[in-house]
Amino acid sequence: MLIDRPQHQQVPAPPTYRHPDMTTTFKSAAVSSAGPRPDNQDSGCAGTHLVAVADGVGGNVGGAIASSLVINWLSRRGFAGPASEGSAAWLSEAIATGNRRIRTACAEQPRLRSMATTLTAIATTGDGVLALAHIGDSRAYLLRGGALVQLTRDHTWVRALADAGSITPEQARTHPLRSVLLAVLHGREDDMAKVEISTHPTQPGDRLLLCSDGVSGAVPSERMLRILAGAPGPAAAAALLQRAALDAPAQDNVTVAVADLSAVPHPAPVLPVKVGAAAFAPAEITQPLPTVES
Ligand SMILES: [Mn+2]
Repeated sequence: MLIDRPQHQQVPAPPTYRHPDMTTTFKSAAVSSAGPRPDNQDSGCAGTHLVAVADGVGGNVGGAIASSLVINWLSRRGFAGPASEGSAAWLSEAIATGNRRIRTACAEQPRLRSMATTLTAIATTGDGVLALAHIGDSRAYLLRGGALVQLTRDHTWVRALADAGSITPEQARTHPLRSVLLAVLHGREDDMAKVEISTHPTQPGDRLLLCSDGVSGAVPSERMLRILAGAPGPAAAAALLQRAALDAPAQDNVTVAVADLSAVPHPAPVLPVKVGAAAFAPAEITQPLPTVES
């Protein structure tokens, strides 16, 4: 079963589970590859409290830098996760600061002026509630009870056309202008107004998928569901989905992050794994750029 659910509708779930000695964290994994492109402008990170995928936009190295700036920042902020309840506010503030890093880099290096990035990120405070932030056309999906629910709505022109009934969802999937984005992080103050932030109650066994459009554009949702439901763990799920996208073949960079919700006693923070441009930074990123501390 595949459900394309509008963002504003909460995923139905039983009451969140709480146990005084148990903390909800992610068991997560991420992989990324350039696919048929000469370079990889996607970035991703997978940790115990925060998982994110970003797809960079912009000529030359700009896209790789934009996605790296945001993912490197989120990865650092997400090391131990939010200190208390309020993961949505915490995630929003972390993204706002990441977006300011893009603005600062653009101001320092005018040739990067057009760079931007999508971002889809999930965070948990350990209380069984998940915060989801989304801007652009990377996606989040929830696998629960054998059904795959798309949690995000693409900020694309073709999605807007499909919502208006001008084209069918299938036409949107293959439309030549399907990559035209209506909202991205490009370091402007009003970007944050377009970031959709929602909270979702979780339950044991939930598996979340974040991916760039190189994956969702190459792998039909029914296939995604079968792969996610059949893989024993996040690492296997991410690897199998990446393989499926590359074999499709993908037309774009391919980035997959998979997170299983698990309740564990007293989890130790684990440094998030970084993939894509954030892990293999072009020289421009390793040159010192002014950082904006929150
Ligand atoms: Mn892409």
